[in-house]
Amino acid sequence: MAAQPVLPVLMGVVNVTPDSFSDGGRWATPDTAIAHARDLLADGADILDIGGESTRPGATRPLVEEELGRVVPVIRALSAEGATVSVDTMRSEVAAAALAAGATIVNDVSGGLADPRILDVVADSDATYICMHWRAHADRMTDFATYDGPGGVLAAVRDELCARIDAARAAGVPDERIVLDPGLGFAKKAEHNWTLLAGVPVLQSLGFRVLVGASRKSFLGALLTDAHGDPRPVDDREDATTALTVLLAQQRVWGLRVHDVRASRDALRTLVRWEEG
Ligand code: PMM
Repeated sequence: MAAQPVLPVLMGVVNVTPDSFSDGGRWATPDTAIAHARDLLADGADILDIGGESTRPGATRPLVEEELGRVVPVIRALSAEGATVSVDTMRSEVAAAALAAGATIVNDVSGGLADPRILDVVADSDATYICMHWRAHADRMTDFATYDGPGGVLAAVRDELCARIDAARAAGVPDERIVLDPGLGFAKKAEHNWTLLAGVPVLQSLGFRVLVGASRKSFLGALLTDAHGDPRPVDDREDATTALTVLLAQQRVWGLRVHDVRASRDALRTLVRWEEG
């Protein structure tokens, strides 16, 4: 029989926010967020990613106290139940409070650019650090979606991630704890996202684990236009998301950040059976 494939971990998204693009407001209180997270675990999530700041294009930032109030109770409750929890934050204060509440992964969509002290918080812990490619906060990021240098978007994302790796190393974060993420949709146009997906092996060749967050993003809406050319609404992009789960699993990425864990888990189970022959 063929060897068991190395499956990506599935990170289930729990946005404790009123305004995220994909699910804004649905899990905005601790109780609804915790209940949703338990459903994601039952659906087969390996990690729960708890976030209290929307990063949709144009979003304004919450106060740090608001962000803490959104995520810490949820992280504390889920960690106490034995779940593996990551905190989706760019702020060192929130990362520190989340780790104290039981999180073991810091998912920093700014790769340490928004608040460099977050790297010190990670270095002083045992946490895994997800280092995403990022250029600017949500209110300005579309102004930065330009990649005119040699090698285009793939070379730029690779080189800018390498600079963030250097910063994480300088703060004392060991390579084994770093995961890279191309940051689909963050200062990226649709064509950039497709180039980055095709270029995942280039990022993997840097020697780090790679996580991808494609779930429900607008480049899928732009792909699935209707007869009038209108993009597919956000909550109807699940089949395309699941297709990417299979394709990226075949690329042996380390992790996938998804909203509908059940669909991706079913797809991975099917892939396992397929690869067994
Ligand atoms: N995308 C979003 C939020 N957090 N974290 C990582 N590591 N990678 C991503 O691609 C990513 C992220 C935005 O999507 P959402 O509003 O559905 O959470």
